[in-house]
Amino acid sequence: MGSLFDFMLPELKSPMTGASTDALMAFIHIVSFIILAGVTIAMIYFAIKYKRRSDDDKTPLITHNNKLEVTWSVIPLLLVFIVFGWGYKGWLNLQTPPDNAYEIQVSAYKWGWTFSYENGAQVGNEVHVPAGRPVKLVMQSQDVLHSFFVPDYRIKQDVLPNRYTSVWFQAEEPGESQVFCTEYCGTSHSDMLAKVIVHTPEEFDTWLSQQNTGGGGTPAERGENLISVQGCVTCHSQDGSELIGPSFQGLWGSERNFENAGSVTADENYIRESILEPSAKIVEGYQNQMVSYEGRLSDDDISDIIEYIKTLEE
Ligand code: HEC
Ligand SMILES: [Cu+2]
Repeated sequence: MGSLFDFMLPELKSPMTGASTDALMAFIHIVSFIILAGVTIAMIYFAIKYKRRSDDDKTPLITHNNKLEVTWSVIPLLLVFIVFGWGYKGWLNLQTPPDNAYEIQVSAYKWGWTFSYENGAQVGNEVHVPAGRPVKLVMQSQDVLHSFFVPDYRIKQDVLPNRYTSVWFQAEEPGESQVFCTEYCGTSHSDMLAKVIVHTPEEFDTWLSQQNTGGGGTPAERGENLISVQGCVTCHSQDGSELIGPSFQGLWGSERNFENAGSVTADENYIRESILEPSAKIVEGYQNQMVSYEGRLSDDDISDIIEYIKTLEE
C-alpha cells in the first residue's frame, strides 16, 4: 500500500481489522479532494467569466434550477450511503472476533491497565501477544469510563464499569505498538498508556510460561508484583520521589499527619485502612484521590503488600 492508503495514518499493523478502515479513509480523502478541486476550479472560472464589466451589467433574476438542485442533493446522498455501508461493514467485522481468537482479560483503572492470562499471569501496562493470530480482549473498568485505543491496529473500544466490552486484532509481525486511553478519565488520563508487545508464537509461549502467576515467591515479592499489577505504582513511588500520592519509601513505622484526623504511626492496621478506606485519613499535603480497593484485593494480598512496604526503608 502506497502513501495514498495510509495518508496521515500510522503504519497499519493489523490488516484484518484495519484494512477496510484505511481503504474507507482513502476513499473519503479522494472524493473530498475531487470535490474541493471541482468547486475551486468552478469558482475561479465563474468569477472570471461573470465578472462585472460595465455599469449596466445587471444579474438576471434566477429563482431555481431543478436539474442542478437534484444533482447536488442526490450525489452527496449516494456518497453518504457508500460511506455508511462501508463503515458498517468494518464495524461488524470488529464486533465479530474469529472463533480461534486468543483471549486476554483487561481491567482498566485510574490510571492504568492490567492484562490477565488464562494461566493466571497478570501484567501491568503491557500486553504480550502472539503474531499472526487473532487476539480478543475482554475488557472492563474498575472505576470510570476508559477507552482502549491502538492507532496501529485501527481499533478503539470504550471500557465500562459493571459491563464487559471486547475488541480484537491480529498483529502480523513481532514488534511494539502504543495503547492510549481515549476517554478522558481524570488528572492522569494522558499518562494512562500501555504497550502491545508482539512476539513470534514460540517466543510468546516461552514468555507466558515464565510469568509469575501470582502464587509463587515470598510475601514481599508477591506484594511487589501486586503494587505494579494493581497500579499503585502510578501514584506511589518506591524511591522517595513525589507522584500523586506519598512515596512508599520510609512509610513503614513513620509518624503520619492528616488533613482530617490526628496523627498515627504507620503500622499494619494503618496501611490496611489506607488501602480499604483511603478517605478515612487523608495524608497532610495530599488530596483524596485514591479509590478504595475494597473487593479488589484479598486480605492475603493486602498482607503481601504490607510485607513489601516494610522492606522499603529510607
Ligand atoms: C490514583 C492514585 C492512587 C492509586 C492508584 C493508589 N493510591 Fe494510595 N494514595 C493516593 C493518595 C493521593 C494518597 C494520600 C491521600 C490519602 O491518604 O488518601 C494515598 C495514600 C496511601 C497510603 C497512605 C500513605 C501514607 O503516606 O500515609 C497507602 C498505604 C496507600 N495509599 C496504599 C496504596 C496501595 C497499596 C495502592 C494499590 C493497591 C494504592 N495506594 C493506590 C493515591 C493513590
Ligand atoms: Cu482512562
